[in-house]
Amino acid sequence: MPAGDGAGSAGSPRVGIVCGSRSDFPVMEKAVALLAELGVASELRVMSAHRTPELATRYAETAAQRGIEILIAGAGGAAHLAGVLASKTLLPIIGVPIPTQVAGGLDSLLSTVQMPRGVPVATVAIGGAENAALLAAQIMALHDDALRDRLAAWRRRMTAAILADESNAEPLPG
Ligand code: RP5
Repeated sequence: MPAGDGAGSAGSPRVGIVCGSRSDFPVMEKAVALLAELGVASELRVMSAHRTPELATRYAETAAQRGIEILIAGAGGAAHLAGVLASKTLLPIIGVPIPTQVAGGLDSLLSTVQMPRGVPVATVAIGGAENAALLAAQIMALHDDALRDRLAAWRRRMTAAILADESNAEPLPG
């Protein structure tokens, strides 16, 4: 990924990142890292729609008053975490379907994305924690000009890194 621009991510968390299990950390820590690169403070918590439903609902109910602006929820299998959080808050929720052994994450994808009308979850690709972080940052950038500038710089660095790849050294005709 492109290197950051040195923006700090200290301070109160603006994004709550929630996993159904510690086994989801290898995927979801990518969202933490990318938000830090963009200078956005986040917190990473473990809670489950099925194993700790009271904790999950209480977290969603109190997130806004704690200054959280957006929630990112990653879960695998019968992945109801993002939907349960969405039922308890008006904060935007981004769902990350975690890859699984049995169905490659298609189980997680369908159980995250197929929300009933009235309770949306914006679902990214299977394992798409970095896109979840970028989408969260883009939403926050609607009212944060400095963050919008950092996002624009991040995208420029991504493009430049691809153009600088030696496999693109051969000029195209015209
Ligand atoms: C889900 O069950 C979690 O999000 C995880 O992806 C999956 C398996 O959890 P563990 O059995 O590894 O704790 O709730």
